Amino acid sequence: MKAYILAGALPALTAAHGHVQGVIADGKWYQGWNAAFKYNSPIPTTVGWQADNLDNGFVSPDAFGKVDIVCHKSAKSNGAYVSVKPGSKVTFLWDTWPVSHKGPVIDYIASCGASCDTASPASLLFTKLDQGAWISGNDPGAWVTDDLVKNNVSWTTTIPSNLAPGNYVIRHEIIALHAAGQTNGAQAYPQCVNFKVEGSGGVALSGGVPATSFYKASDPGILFNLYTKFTGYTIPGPALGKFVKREEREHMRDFMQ
Ligand SMILES: *[C@@H]1O[C@H](CO)[C@@H](O)[C@H](O)[C@H]1NC(C)=O
Ligand SMILES: [Cu+2]
Repeated sequence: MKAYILAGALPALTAAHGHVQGVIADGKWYQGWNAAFKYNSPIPTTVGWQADNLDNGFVSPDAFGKVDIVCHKSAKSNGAYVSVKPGSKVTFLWDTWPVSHKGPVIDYIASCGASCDTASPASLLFTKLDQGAWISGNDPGAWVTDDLVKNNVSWTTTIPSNLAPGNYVIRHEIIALHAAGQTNGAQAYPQCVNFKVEGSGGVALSGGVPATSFYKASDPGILFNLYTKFTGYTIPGPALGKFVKREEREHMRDFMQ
């Protein structure tokens, strides 16, 4: 009976798609956002931003210029953060991911300023932290999403070793391309997660851009047919950030003078 009521309360929760159920950093597990938490009172705090995303759904290219692309639909920070140090390894654990949904996996990072809980998604300025996409073959070929599925449905990134301490949000994203051969067919699945970077010194982020400027529906990596004999793939979005080590920057400056 209980199971029936739960299923009835969540009619659109699709099992086939996934969500970031948790984050592991420095060996510690943190609770991610889960659409079912919308029905809890009070809603538990999570390191993952909450969103109106009851179907574990996606953001379409026709909304890539709108605020929903930042941290998903009607997203807001949800009260908790992951504690890390510069150089910490961070693993995003999805609960499941369909192998058919091949495409790029991209992480971006933005400073929240005083607090991520009061940051508005539209004002976050993101720098691309890491990315992966096509590996080999075609029609449809091997993609990093295949590795993500094999690797405990997870993706690991590293906090830049020279990052200044502070409050940050990492926007972790899969873009599924199985329907991207048609206009408006790509599917972006962003999940924002809050971090507090400890330490001292380091370099502040600069040159970030709002997520609403990342992608256009006509970008070669967004309007892309997986089911052809392609020989390459252009990962969409801005160039990777240059997380140059502080010593290297100082050395470069000495060299330039
Ligand atoms: C694999 O995923 C499960 C579920 O998310 C998680 O509890 C576990 O810690 C993960 N294992 C590793 C080695 O990360
Ligand atoms: Cu799907």
